[in-house]
Amino acid sequence: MGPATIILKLTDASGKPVTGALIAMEADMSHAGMSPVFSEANESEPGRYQARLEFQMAGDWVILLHVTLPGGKKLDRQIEVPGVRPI
Ligand SMILES: [Cu+2]
Repeated sequence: MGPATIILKLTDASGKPVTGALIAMEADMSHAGMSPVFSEANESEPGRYQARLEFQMAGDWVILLHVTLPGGKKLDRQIEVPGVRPI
């Protein structure tokens, strides 16, 4: 529980870093009555994106990534973060 730093590496099919993408994040829990947590990632070095986000409750989280590539193509990915522990 608490603040976390999420680091993402974005590469193309050949393993080359993808620079200049926009990555928006939405973190959710699966139960009702919980507001999503939003964040945006900044590119800290080519193809490496970093975001701060706060897990406000212990339990199972899912992070949705909304990625906009430099050419405008969009893709979504999902990262499971199970078992966030209480402080
Ligand atoms: Cu919750």
